Amino acid sequence: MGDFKNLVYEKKGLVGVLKINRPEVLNALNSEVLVEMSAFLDEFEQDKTVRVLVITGEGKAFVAGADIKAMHSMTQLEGREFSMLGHSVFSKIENLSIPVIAAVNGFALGGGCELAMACDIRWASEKAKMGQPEVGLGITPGFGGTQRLARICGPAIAKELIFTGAVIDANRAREIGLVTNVLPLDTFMDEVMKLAEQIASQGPVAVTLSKAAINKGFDSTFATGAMYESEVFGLCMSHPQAKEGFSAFIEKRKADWNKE
Ligand code: DAK
Repeated sequence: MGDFKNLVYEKKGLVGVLKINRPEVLNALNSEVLVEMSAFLDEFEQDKTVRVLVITGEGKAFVAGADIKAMHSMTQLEGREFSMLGHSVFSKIENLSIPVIAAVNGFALGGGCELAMACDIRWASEKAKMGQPEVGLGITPGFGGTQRLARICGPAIAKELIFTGAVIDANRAREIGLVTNVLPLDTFMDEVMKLAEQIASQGPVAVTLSKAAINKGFDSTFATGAMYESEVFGLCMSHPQAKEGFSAFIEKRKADWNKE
C-alpha cells in the first residue's frame, strides 16, 4: 500500500484498518486527505485477501468535519471541486465490494459524520459525539449528509439534527439508529475487530453480493431490488463457495472459503 501523509493502514489477518491521521486538527478532511483516501481506496480494492475494512481516527476524534480553515479561503470553483472530490471518495467507500465499518472513536461532526454514514456499519465508543453542525457555519452539509442521514434515521430526525446543528452523544446516536452499538473506549477497537472478524468468517462472495443488493435496493423500487436479489442469489448458487457452505453444514465442519 502506498505511503500516505495523513493515513495509516494496517492489515490484521482478513481485516484492514484505516486510520485518518491528522490529530492536530482532529482529523479534519482537507483536499489532501481526500485525495489520499481516494488513492488508498483504489489500491485497496485490488487486494482480494482483505474481507472487511475498518475506518477510524487517530486521537480523540474520528473526523471533526471538513477542514473549516481550508474551506474558508475556497473560491466557488474550488468549493465545487472539493465537494465533488468528497462525494467521489464517499461513494467509493459505499460501493467498495467488501463491508466497511466506521469505528467512531470520538468526534464525528459534519464531514466526519458523513464519512461514518458512507460506511456500512457504525459502532461508537462512549466518547463519540456526532452531528451535522454545518448550518451554524452558514452552510448546508456537503458530503451527502442531507441524503444519508435521512435514509439512515428517517427525515424527521435528519431535519431535527441538521436544522439545529445539535451535537449528540453516543447513546443518543444509538437511540436514533445512527450507530448500532456503543462500547467503552478501552475495549472499543477489540470489539470492533471481533465484529469485523465475524463478518470476515462468512462466505465472502455472499457478503459482497448482499452488500450490493442492499445498496441497490435503496436506489430502486422494492420490485427492482427484489429482482436484483434473485439475480445475486442465482450468482451465489453458481459459485463454489455455496457448494462449500452447504457441504460444510451437512458434514458438520467449518467452511473453507478458499476451497475451489
Ligand atoms: N476544521 C479545521 N480545524 C479543526 C476542525 C475542523 N473541522 N475541528 C477542529 N479543528 C482544529 C481546531 O481549530 C484546533 O486547532 P488549533 O486551534 O489548535 O490550531 C484543533 O483542531 C483542536 O480543536 P479544539 O481546540 O477546538 O478542540 P476541542 O476539544 O476544544 O473541541 C470540537 C472539539 C470538535 C468540539 C471543536 O474542535 C469543533 O467544534 N470543531 C468544528 C466541528 C465542526 O463544526 N465540524 C463541521 C465542519 S463543517 C461541502 C463539503 C463538505 C462540507 C460542507 C460543504 N461542499 C464543498 C459543498 C462539510 C462541512 C463540515 O464538515
